[in-house]
Amino acid sequence: MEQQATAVPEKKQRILSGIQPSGTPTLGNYIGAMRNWKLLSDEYDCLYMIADLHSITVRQEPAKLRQQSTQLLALLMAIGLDPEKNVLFLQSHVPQHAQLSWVLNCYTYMGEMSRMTQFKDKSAKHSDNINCGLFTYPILMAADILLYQANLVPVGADQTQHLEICRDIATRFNGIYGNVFTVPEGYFPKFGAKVMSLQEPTRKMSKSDPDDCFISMLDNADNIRRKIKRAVTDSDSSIAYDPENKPGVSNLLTIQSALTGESMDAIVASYEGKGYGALKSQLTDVVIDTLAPIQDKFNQYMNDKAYLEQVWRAGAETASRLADRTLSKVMKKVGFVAR
Ligand code: AQP
Repeated sequence: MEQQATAVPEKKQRILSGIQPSGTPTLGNYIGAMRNWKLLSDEYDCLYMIADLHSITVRQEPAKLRQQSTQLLALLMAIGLDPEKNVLFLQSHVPQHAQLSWVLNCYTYMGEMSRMTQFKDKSAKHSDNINCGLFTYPILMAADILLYQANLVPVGADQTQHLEICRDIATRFNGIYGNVFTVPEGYFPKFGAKVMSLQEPTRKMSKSDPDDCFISMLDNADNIRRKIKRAVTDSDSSIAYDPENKPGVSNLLTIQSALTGESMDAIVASYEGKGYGALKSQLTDVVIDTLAPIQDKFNQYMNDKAYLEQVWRAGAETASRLADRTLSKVMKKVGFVAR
């Protein structure tokens, strides 16, 4: 399989999105982000980034980080993202992200960063490692977006604050130097859903949580069955969608609705007179049927390391070319001497 540098069509609106290789993607990452990327790729000019620079704000094991990054690239292709149509790349392969991030650091205020709720959440979760990267993470994210002059950024509810700060930084910079950056808008996917932890259904499902809290996109059928069987429900036995009072059951119903495309009402009606066992067993089949073909393709890509390398090299080349245009402009505007 031969992979050339990806050609980026000029006219379509541009979208940038990313995912951290901080673990194996979960069903939450798939439902909330990745599967929408596939739908967007027909309509938009899309860049999808493996956000490895972001992932080291939390301590990572080097060998695992490398493996997870490669797996993530294979998974992106396995869900149907064609590297000829989309720019798939690793963030650390494009040094312009770190360069622009430094410049933007100098146009962002401490007070703005201090208000970021994700910093508060993550520093509470990783209290032994409250590093500066965790604090300035939104500035790197702004650099990611602004480098590519992205028009749209798909965002979940948890990321709206970061998009806002990105818009503020871009507007501030443009106010000083003229129109350097496209000010991006949020893109709210039609089929978005927030998937919650199987063990603590009031918290979102996260790939870095303990294993029984999430279903990974690479879990085998036995693991999927076991995890869904053990998923927290409640002592009541009626199947109803009520996230406040029945968060566990509602989460299972949400997953089923997101994966089958059936309405919540139809799904709830199909369980009338049935118990949680029926819901869990039906959902297990749905999840296995969804993930099995993706896993088959994933294994094919993982068995072709040369092709994976070609894809990430071509992606880095295209991304670098686009990033350079913006970075050169920024350097000139700020007053750095051209080399
Ligand atoms: N549970 C979720 N439900 C819906 N969407 C989700 N996303 C993450 N979890 C859920 C969406 O996935 C995209 C990529 O996320 P990320 O890996 O860049 O960062 P994250 O949101 O911090 O994801 P995790 O799984 O929770 O990672 P860790 O454990 O490393 O912090 C984003 O668009 C996100 O909204």
